[in-house]
Amino acid sequence: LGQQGQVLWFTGLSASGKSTIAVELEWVLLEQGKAVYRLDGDNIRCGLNRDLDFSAEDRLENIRRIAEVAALFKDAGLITLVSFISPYRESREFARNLIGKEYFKEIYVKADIETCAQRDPKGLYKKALAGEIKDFTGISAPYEEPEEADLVIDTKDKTVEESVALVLRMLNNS
Ligand code: GGZ
Repeated sequence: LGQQGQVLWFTGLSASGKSTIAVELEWVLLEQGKAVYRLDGDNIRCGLNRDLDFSAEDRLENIRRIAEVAALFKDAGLITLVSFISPYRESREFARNLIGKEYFKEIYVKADIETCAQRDPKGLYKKALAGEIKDFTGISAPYEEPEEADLVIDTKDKTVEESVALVLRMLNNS
């Protein structure tokens, strides 16, 4: 029979490393012959959710739809990697309950705001600090830290490979 689907839900600030880890993990799992699919801003916020902005209301709706899509991919038997800030605990709880606790792993990609603002790969923190982007997570919009994450990865002083290894170890132990 086919593979059991599951959802690996990465949450964390912009520039914390969520997508970098998810992309690398996707390669490793594909090389293991697993069926994997990755949901991120590029394929969701530019398509299905292009009507949504970064207000609290729209972020809740963004994550609600993503949870519904992830549940479908999981039902189809895929290891589904989800990488969005998902700043609200309520949203992540919704996703966990919808997908089912046994199929859902919450991975907190933790890097403090100073580290993220220093990385600033797209110059968004600079703009947010200058007041040019409103409602920016960690600066002028909230990020509710996970309290019961299945895994916490502090990316401040870890390589991508080390972070991926932590996720693989969690998967092998569960
Ligand atoms: C946070 C923003 C914002 C605001 C644009 N706040 O580092 P990035 O660029 O590539 O990832 C961020 C992405 C966040 O979208 P999500 O769908 O993950 O957010 S949420 O889960 O809260 O709905 C960032 C960019 O979009 N971006 N404006 N105001 N991040």
